[in-house]
Order: sequence, then C-alpha cells, then structure tokens
Amino acid sequence: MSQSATTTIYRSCPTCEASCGLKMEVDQLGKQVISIKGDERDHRSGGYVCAKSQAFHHIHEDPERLRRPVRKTAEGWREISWEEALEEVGNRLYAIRQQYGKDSIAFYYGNPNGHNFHTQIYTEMFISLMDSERFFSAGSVDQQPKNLACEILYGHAWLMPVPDLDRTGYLVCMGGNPLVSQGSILGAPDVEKRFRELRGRGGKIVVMDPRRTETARLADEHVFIRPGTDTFFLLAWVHELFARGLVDLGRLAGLVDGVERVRELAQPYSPEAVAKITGVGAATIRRLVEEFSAADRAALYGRIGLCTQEFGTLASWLVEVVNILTGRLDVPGGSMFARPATGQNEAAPHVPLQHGRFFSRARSFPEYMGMLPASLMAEELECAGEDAVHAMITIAGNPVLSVPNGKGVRRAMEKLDFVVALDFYINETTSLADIILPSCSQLEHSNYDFLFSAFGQSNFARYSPRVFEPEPDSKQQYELLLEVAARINGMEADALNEMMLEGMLQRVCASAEDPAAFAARIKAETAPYRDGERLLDILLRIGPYGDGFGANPEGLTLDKIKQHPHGLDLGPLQAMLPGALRTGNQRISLVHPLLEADFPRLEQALRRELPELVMVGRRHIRDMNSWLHNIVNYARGKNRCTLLMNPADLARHGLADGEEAEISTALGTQILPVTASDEMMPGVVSFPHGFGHVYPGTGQTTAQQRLPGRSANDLIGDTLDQPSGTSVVNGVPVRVSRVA
Ligand SMILES: Nc1nc2c(c(=O)[nH]1)N[C@H]1C(S)=C(S)[C@@H](COP(=O)(O)OP(=O)(O)OC[C@H]3O[C@@H](n4cnc5c(=O)[nH]c(N)nc54)[C@H](O)[C@@H]3O)O[C@H]1N2
Ligand SMILES: Nc1nc2c(c(=O)[nH]1)N[C@H]1C(S)=C(S)[C@@H](COP(=O)(O)OP(=O)(O)OC[C@H]3O[C@@H](n4cnc5c(=O)[nH]c(N)nc54)[C@H](O)[C@@H]3O)O[C@H]1N2
Ligand code: SF4
Ligand SMILES: [Mo]
Repeated sequence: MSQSATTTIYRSCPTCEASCGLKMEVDQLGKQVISIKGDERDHRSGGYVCAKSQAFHHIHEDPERLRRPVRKTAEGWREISWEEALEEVGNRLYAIRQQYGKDSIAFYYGNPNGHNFHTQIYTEMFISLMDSERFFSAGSVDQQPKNLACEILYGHAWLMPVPDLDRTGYLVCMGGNPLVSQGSILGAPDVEKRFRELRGRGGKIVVMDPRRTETARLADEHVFIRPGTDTFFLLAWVHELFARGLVDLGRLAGLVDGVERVRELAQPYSPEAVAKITGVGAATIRRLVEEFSAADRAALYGRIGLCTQEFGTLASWLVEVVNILTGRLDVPGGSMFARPATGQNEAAPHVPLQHGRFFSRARSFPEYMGMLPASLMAEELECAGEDAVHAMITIAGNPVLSVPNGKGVRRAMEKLDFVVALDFYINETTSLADIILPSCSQLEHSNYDFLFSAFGQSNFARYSPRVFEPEPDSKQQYELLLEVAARINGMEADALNEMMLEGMLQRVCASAEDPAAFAARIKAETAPYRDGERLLDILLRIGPYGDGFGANPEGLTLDKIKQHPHGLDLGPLQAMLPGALRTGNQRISLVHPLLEADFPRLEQALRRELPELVMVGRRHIRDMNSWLHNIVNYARGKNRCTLLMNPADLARHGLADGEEAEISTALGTQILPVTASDEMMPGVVSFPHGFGHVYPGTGQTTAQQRLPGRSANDLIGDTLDQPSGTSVVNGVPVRVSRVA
C-alpha cells in the first residue's frame, strides 16, 4: 500500500458570495479529495455549508472539463499545445486589430471571474489593454443599477452597503431570495440561521416579492408586488416619509444634499396613486413605512429582482434613499459599509461618473463602466461596414444562455471571423470558438476573498491555499489574460506582468517621502511572492489594517493572514462615512440628472395598461447560473426547469399542472412544462434562467441528457433599464397557451 498522504486544508468555498469556510481532507499523493465539510472553526460560517460546497471538487474531477487547449477542426475538437494555441490566438487577434481597429474585437466577461482573486487583480489591466468599446459583461444582467446608484450617491460604483443582519431589528428584503441564492451583496453565510436569530430577538422580516419564496416563508410577512413596479412602491414610501414628517437623517444630517428635490420627485406618488400598479394596498404601504421608521434598528435591502427590471436604477437608488432619509445608512443594525483589508473602500480621489463616454454603434446607447449592455450584444456583433466586429473573446462566461436574446448572440457569433473562449467547458457559447483556452480548476489555485470581503457582515480577511499543485503544462486564468492582452498588443507576457508590478508600485509610492526608496523596500519585502499574491501582499500591507511596510509593525501582511486558516476576524462593521465617500466634496447628493431623466418614462408607465401575464426568474439551490449542470449530483431529481404559475392563471388558460405549454414573447416561443404553484402572484409566471442545454456540438453530456431545459433568455429581448443599460429580465410580458 502506498504511504498515506492525507492532509487537512482549510479554505473558503469559491462557488458563491457567502464564501463559507471549508475543511477539506485530501490525499495529495493521489490528488484525491476525500471529503469537504464545513469548517466549524470558521468565524463567519461556523461549519455551515450548502449543497454546492462540493461543486468545485466535482468540476475538478469532471472528465469533460478541458485540461488542454483545443482547436475546432473539420473532424471535431483537437487538443493542441499551449504554444500553438497562444500563437494562433495572438496572431489572429493582432492581425484583426491591425486591419479593422481596436473596437473590432468584442469581449464578454463572465461571473466566475469574480470568484478568483488572481483574475480580478489582472482584470483592469486586461480591459485597458483590450481597449475595445465592444466590452460586455454579466454585470449588465445583474448589479449595474446598484453600481450606478452607489456611484452617484457615494462616489464609487463598488462602494455598496449591506444590511447589517446580525444587529438589525427590522429587515425589508425586496427582489432577493437569499435563502436560495445564499445572498448577494449581503455577505452572509447561513442566511437562514441569521434570519431565525433576527426573529428570535423580537425582530421582524418583511419580504416583497412576486413569488412567496423560500425566504418569504421564513419571514414574518410576505407582500406580493407586481414585477417591475418597486420604484412606484418606494416612491410612495418616500412620499409618506415627507407627508408624515418621518424624514430623519440621523447622523448623516448636514451631509446630504437634494432632500427637497427628492420630496418634489416623490410628490405625485402617494400610496393610493401606486396601489393599482404595484398591487400593494395603500394601507399596507403606510403600515410598513410606519413600522420601519418606528423600529429601533432597521434596514432596507434590495437585490437582483430590483436591478434587472424596467426601472432598475431608480429602484436601487430609492433603496439607498429610504435608508438615508430614515437615518439607517452607516449605523449598526442599518445598512453598512464593510472595510475590506485590501483597501477597496478607503477614501480615494474622486473619479467622474463613468457614463456616456462612448456609445453603442447599432443604436447609440451610452456605455456605463466602460461597458455596453449585454442585451445589445447580438445587434452590436452584427454591425456591418466599418463598425463591424470581427472577433470575440469570452472569459468565463456563457452568454448564449445567460444573456437576453441568447439565440441572437449565438447566430451573431457564428458569423465572426475568429472566436476565442477562456473557459474549461465546451458549452453553448464556447462551442462557437475556434480555440478554447482552459484555465486550471479552482482546486489548483490559491484564493483570497477579495470582492466578497467588501460585502461582509463583519470585516474579515481570508486566504485560501491551493489544494493541489496545478497539472504540469496547465495555465491559470490570469496567465491567459496576460498572454492574450500581451499578444494583442505585440508585447511579451512577462514584460506585461512586470509592468503590472511597476504600475502598482508607482501608485502606492507616489505620496511617499522618498518614492524610489519606498518602492525598493516594497520590492524587496514582497519578493518571496509572485504575480497576484505579490500584488495582494502590497494591497494588504498598504491597506487599512496593513503594516504599511514598517509604518505599523503590528499590522497585517499576507504572511500573517496565512497564519489564520479559519479566517481572520477584523471586527464588526463600523461607521465609514463621511470618510469613505468619494464624491469629491465628501457629501452625498441625492439627485442626479441621469436619475431625473428617467422620471418622464416612469410617469408614462404609471398610465400604461397592465400586461395580463409577466415573467420573472428564479434560482434553485443546486444551480449556479448556467454552469453546474454537468455535475450528476446536481442534475438529478425532478426537472426544475418548469414554469411556475398560479393555479387560477393555469385554469384560466385551460392548462393542467405538469402539462407542456407554449410561452411566447415578441422574441419567440418556448415549450415548457407548467407547475401549479400558489407561491406565484396571480398574473406572474416564473421561468428559471441558465438552462437550454440543447445545442449540438457541446461537451456537457450530463447537462444535455439530464437537465436540458429551455433558455428563459431566448424569450427576453432588448428592453433596458435606461440609466444603467441593464437587461430587463423580470417583468417581461408573456403569453402562455396550450401547445398547438
Ligand atoms: N434571465 C436571466 N438571465 C440571467 C440572470 C437572471 O436572473 N435571469 N442572472 C444573471 C446573472 S446575476 C449573472 S451573474 C449571469 C451569469 O452569466 P455568465 O457570467 O455568463 O455565467 P455562466 O452562465 O454561469 O457561465 C460561466 C462560465 O464560466 C465557466 N467557468 C466557470 N468557472 C471557471 C473557471 O474557474 N475558469 C474558467 N476558465 N472558466 C470557468 C463555465 O464553464 C461557464 O462557461 O447570468 C445572468 N443571466
Ligand atoms: N443557487 C443559486 N445561487 C446563486 C445563483 C444561482 O444561479 N443559483 N446565482 C448567483 C448570482 S450570480 C447572483 S447575482 C445572486 C442573486 O441573488 P438574489 O438577488 O437573491 O437572486 P434570486 O434568487 O434570483 O432572487 C431574486 C428574487 O426577486 C424576485 N423578483 C423578480 N422580479 C421582481 C420585482 O420586480 N420586484 C421584486 N420585489 N422582486 C422581484 C424573484 O421572484 C426572486 O425571488 O445569486 C447567486 N447565488
Ligand atoms: S453557501 Fe455558497 S459559499 Fe457556502 S458552501 Fe454553499 S456555495 Fe459554497
Ligand atoms: Mo450574478
């Protein structure tokens, strides 16, 4: 028998934002994971894990996960060497860019990049070296309205508060189902326990959702709200605050401008005026407003259901406005900002709003955050003539399933001269690539909870060691970003990597007494680390808890964080304002022309006839958007890609539970089984996204055989939240009928 090499590794789960602590038993000789359990000593998750804690292990072992680059040939996919793959990718992209210009190469950035800190650290470099106005990402099917609201109010798109669940006494949750999604921009492992504790200490939870969700079932009160109408409800809330003298800015008094203008904007939207469109009675609105204001500690939280709707930016903005006007922002038990050790939420110079600096070609829609709306990707890829796109790169994303008009994206991608995918599966999108460059798996790289420590329920730092040595002849995702960005620009990847370090040193040392000496010191002290970890060490050491390279010898370094395998607790959330504001004048201005410009559209919508049936999305605990369906454990069981429909609506349409029905929109028709569910608000149906594993030529047998489903995004068109360009995937008018 071979000598046992079982070791225990503590790390955080990379699959969702909760970032739970895991205890892994592994056989490093055999490169086998023996078990993955919750780490009871993790100070944030205390042993909690969900069903998806095993996901990254299954992905690692999936024989269909790509380990080497592949090239599409007439005889099918052929494995090729890294040299050949990178040469070809570099040469083709370089030539296309020389011939047709920088905007002829489109790229799409997917969600899993946010779960790998190496990739994140190299992202800014990649985007700036791509230098393409045809940049799309999952962000515009997700949180960009919140980015825009926070950028306007607090001066930075990612300076986002989270509801202080552990100390609040009254929580209103709108458009989020954290019991299933495990929370987003919420940072809370084991939401269920926290919610039970909130109620246990006499607090109250109200969920506002067109579906009585898993979260709603745990709450004290669930209120149905018609999809896409939260802005009206929230304006009525604001209206009531003024009407009843309940505006109380608390410790933010003296820091906030535009209060009077907000009163004027909300003036027409009395509870009575919005009752019909929202489906929420005026008495209910008044009572909730009263209870919220009366509570000792209260927080209003809104998430993806509020973002990906017709007035996503206004709704996301109003969530902040209500918290501000009721004195709930930046106080314990309210809505608070985390203070990550890597310094993202520290004071920094004001940067002008990143909006409208360029426009889409097909319909002149303004960019936001350097990106064009993902919903406009198909038409943008189809532009003809001088504006034509010739090549595309996808980076850990599956837009054919995850972006509205996915079929259109696919058709448009098929016509391009050259497509590269940085991905480890051959799926609905990457099967269109000429070459796929697979990174190694999450078990083969270290991690640091970089993005998600900025949304924690408490402040923390956590480093995760890699579990296995990467396979020989494999590449990390960040190395691929370096290679591609360098080659497109006719550079060497190593030189580019060196420039990354020098660039960071320049920024960090600019204000030092002797910049050259400080840079030399940083270089020497961080020399044991390389690449992302080296840059991470610098960020940590100059960060708010850092050792400052000598200025604060007791402070943090990456070495010290590594000595805390269960995560390092940096204490409860603290007040961060006005210090963290990056608005230039250190004040919060509640109003902005971009927001006001959307009010005429809102007034029109109030007078519009209500559609008979509208569609919303839903998530299931065993899914992660489109990409875990090749895991047998998560694909078995009942088909969960069904249309939930209120029994009364079913009867009205002459449909029976379980029967297949046609669901149609202006974009197309899908056939899906219907499930009778009194969870659904009458007039609302729910269609989960991330399914539709139905295309030939993909390499995900389990997904195709066991859980093909249909893609909700083949029914969703190009309606946008105007200020942010975010897709309207909730509140989409649909028709449902018996199959002809
Ligand atoms: N209708 C509707 N559409 C939606 C949503 C909705 O609620 N309704 N939600 C939206 C949201 S919030 C999001 S975030 C997007 C997600 O949309 P995308 O960001 O496009 O993500 P996925 O569809 O999950 O695809 C992820 C891809 O990354 C690859 N991948 C995963 N991990 C790695 C890795 O470590 N390395 C490499 N190289 N590749 C990897 C997978 O193989 C897969 O191809 O979907 C959006 N689409
Ligand atoms: N299991 C699982 N977990 C996930 C994911 C996954 O795919 N599966 N994806 C991850 C990602 S990328 C993200 S961004 C997060 C998202 O996390 P959440 O924001 O919690 O997302 P959902 O679970 O989709 O919950 C959105 C809720 O909004 C409701 N809703 C829809 N339209 C409206 C509306 O107009 N108004 C109101 N008030 N509510 C509305 C829906 O019915 C749904 O209950 O989840 C993450 N976690
Ligand atoms: S809740 Fe999220 S982070 Fe925690 S175990 Fe599940 S997938 Fe992993
Ligand atoms: Mo997301």
